[in-house]
Amino acid sequence: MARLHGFFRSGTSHRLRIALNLKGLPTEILPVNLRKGEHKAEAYLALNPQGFVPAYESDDDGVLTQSPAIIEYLEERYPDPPLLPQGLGDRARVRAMAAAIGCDIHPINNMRILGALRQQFGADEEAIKVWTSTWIHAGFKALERMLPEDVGQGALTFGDQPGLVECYLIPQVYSARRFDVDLSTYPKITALDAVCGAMEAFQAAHPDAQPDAV
Ligand SMILES: N[C@@H](CCC(=O)N[C@@H](CS)C(=O)NCC(=O)O)C(=O)O
Repeated sequence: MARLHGFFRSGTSHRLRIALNLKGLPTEILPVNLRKGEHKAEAYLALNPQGFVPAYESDDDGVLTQSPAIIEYLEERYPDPPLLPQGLGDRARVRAMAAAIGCDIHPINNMRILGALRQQFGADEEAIKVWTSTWIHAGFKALERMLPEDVGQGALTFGDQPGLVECYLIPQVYSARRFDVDLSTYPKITALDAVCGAMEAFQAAHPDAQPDAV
């Protein structure tokens, strides 16, 4: 069975768990405790030299790292059910929404960035909240316009199955709530979160449902 090395609260591990569940791929979850620095230990660096979670030990193709690359791998290796829509333009639009989160929100609110802000730049918890909410609002404001209109009425981003946008967005909404970001001006994002929250694939991937949840 494939194995996923991750941390319950990591957004990148969370997005990968959702993708695996949507594709119905049984996977052993192996917790890596970021708070204890287990991701910097030699044994873990042998899996992912960058020292980040997740790392995915695939059935056929060895250890894979970087959540976007792993999700693309899953999409190519296990195309059914798809995470991307059919049309080329729609596929590019979906990838753009995922990148708006994966490249432009998540990385600058990451544990190591917040750690550097605290330790090297003297940021207190209030400053950290201002930092995280600034970048979440910047990204969510744009995403709210990028999402199709009917998402606000309870539709998914494309078709009747969740896909790549939902894999990226739902963990980022979870993180926004942890940082006390006011989401009341994002009706499409919160509607999508509510629809996905009722689905088994998302419930099973939720941080609180993981073996290392505390
Ligand atoms: N681009 C990488 C980012 C991975 C990443 O930043 N993971 C975080 C958890 S969400 C991590 O391992 N952080 C450890 C740290 O910041 O020291 C991916 O998508 O896999």
